[in-house]
Amino acid sequence: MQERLKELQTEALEKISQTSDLKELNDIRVSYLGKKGPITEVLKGMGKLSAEERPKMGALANEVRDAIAAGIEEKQKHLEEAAVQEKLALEKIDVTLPGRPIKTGNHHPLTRIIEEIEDLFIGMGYTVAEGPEVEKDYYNFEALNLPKGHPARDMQDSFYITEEILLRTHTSPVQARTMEKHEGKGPVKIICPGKVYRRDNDDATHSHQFMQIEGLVVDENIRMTDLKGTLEVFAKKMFGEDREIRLRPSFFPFTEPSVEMDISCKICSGKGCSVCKGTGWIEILGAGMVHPNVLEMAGFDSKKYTGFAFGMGPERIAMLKYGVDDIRHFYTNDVRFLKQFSIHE
Ligand code: 2U9
Repeated sequence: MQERLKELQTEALEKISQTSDLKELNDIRVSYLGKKGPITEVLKGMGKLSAEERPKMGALANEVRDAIAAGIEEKQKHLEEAAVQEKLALEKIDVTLPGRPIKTGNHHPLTRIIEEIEDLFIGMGYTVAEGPEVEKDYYNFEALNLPKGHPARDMQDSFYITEEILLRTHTSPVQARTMEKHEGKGPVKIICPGKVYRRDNDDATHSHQFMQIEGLVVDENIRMTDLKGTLEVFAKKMFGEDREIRLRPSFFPFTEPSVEMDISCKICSGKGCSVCKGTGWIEILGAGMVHPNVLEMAGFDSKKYTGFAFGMGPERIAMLKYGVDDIRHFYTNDVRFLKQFSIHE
């Protein structure tokens, strides 16, 4: 009996040291220490022992049980610790790995151009003025020296809502409204970006809805040279310091004299190419000295105050700056087009 108990202890401890599986370890516990286990089996022979031997054998059996139980408990702790370490190792985060780039949206190309132009003029002391897109005929035309029946009105086929209400065809009404609010007192120095609408058939260079940015400065002693200097700074900051500008005589009912400003072609530096259609120059905007009638209608004394104004199309500037060949790309929301303007690589 004694040899059998010792044999069982050795056998059990051997199995315990070899297993690396908590379930298997529990099976060992049940098979050796359970009621139907081999130790209980051996002790069934206790009846054959003398009264003197019986307590010794009982004590030995308990020692063997305790040794096996202790072996199992130690192994269990070891296996559980190993399991925790393995879990920690698997869940370990390498904080030195680069972060996953978070896909973000990006500004629309027109928004970028408009904000670039706004920042430029805000830096020159202008403030941004906005106004209604559904506009009164008065502010969209009459206040700009375009009385009813004036032929220039036909040039701008408009979306009329009623006889007196239409979708604005330029952002000039915002400037007329702002001047009115000044009640004849200068200076006025504003930039007016916004959506405008013309009844045009959409094609590569025309859209029934497009954007405009207009600027207006009204004060005492504002001269044509102030206008030219301002436009030169704008052209160089927007298109590069090596750009030249030229002003060509033009006509707008709301300015006199009126000019159109060209910049020297960035591609061929003035020699002539497909972008500048061989002229070496690219038209960017229109401008002029505010017509006295417009000043007077807005409540300014045209003998005391003068002003200049300019107007440009951000789509045209974006098309030049980014090499876009069809204005409709700006309005069809094709992600393949828009994501090219992401600031992320
Ligand atoms: C007031 C007085 C004067 C705004 C001006 C232009 C010249 C002009 C067009 C260029 C291309 C619009 O985007 S475009 O189609 N604009 O050429 N605009 S001067 O003059 C004003 C505006 C408001 C009270």
